[in-house]
Amino acid sequence: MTDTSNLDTLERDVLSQIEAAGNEAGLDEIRVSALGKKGSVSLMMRELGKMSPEERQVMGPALNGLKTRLNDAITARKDTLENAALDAALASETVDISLPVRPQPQGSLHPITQVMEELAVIFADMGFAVAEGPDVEDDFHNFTALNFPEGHPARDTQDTFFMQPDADGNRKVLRTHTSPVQIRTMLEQKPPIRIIAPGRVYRCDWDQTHTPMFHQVEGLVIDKDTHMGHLKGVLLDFIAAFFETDKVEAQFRPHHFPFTEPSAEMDVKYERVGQAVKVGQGDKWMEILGCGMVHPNVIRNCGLDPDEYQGFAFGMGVDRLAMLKYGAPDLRDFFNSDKRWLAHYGFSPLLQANLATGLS
Ligand code: 2NL
Repeated sequence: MTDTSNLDTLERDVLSQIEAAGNEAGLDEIRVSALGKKGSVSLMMRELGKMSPEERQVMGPALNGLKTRLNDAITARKDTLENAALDAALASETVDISLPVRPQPQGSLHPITQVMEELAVIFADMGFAVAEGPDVEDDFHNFTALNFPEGHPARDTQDTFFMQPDADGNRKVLRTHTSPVQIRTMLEQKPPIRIIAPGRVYRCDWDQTHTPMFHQVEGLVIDKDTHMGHLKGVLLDFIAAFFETDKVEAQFRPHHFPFTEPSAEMDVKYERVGQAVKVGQGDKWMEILGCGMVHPNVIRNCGLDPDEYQGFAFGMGVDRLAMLKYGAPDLRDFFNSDKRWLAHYGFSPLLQANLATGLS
């Protein structure tokens, strides 16, 4: 039997199956059914042993050729299928870079966050770094170092939140101002020092204008020749930048703080426009901050010689600044997490406060 015509039929049949295979699994089934151990071609090769030498001489090369061509066809089809799968994946997994960005960011910056960032930008421009410290403080950093005498009303449990006493009977406090941050800075760094300390502070108070947690920013400059002229210049420049006006009118009224001497409160001329205020116009005085020259006892308590170093400090309420500038009427709304209020009074997280294009 040297007729190879049924081989031709088998080849055409298997080749057309290979061409029709739609995926790699189907293609493999075809390979197994033709070239696998019990495949049609393999079975025919097994017959070679029973043939006469003449027959074998014809059928052997014919079967080998068939096997090679089928293998080649399978490999080629496999390539085609793989490329098609890759093309499909590339087409379906592309990112459309021409899609517009989402029109509205999902969240907004709280007015207090916005004001804190504005403060950092304004004072950075005058060479101040931002300093931070712990909310839970010890008596030394919050009171003693700041020249609060024993029995001063601010140490009273009426105003101060005390923690449970430790084994030695020492009670830590929730800081009542950010001054302990400046104490820590003076203890750790050598002058010249120029910092602002913004952050949360705590006092036992709750009404229309007071919340038990609120925000303060304090500033401190310590050097050899720093005087009240520097204090006045820095604060006037700050008010002008923060309220975005160049017509600041201010007065300094004598005051008393344990940690400064002399001490003063700064008032600015203003006019109410709706709920917000316009500073730099109008004829009413508004108290805006407290300030003074750092008390020699405070300098000494921080390990510095008050005959060599002196400087000024100031402090103000951030929440009140936010209310004044952005016109929110009730302080308690600041901490209610009402999404409608946040959407109305919030700021875009994408627009960073900066002096070049405007603070807000
Ligand atoms: C106010 C007044 C003030 C300070 C804070 C301060 C800090 C150190 C030394 C001296 Cl380490 N002073 N801070 C000075 C004057 C006033 O705050 O009305 N705050 C809301």
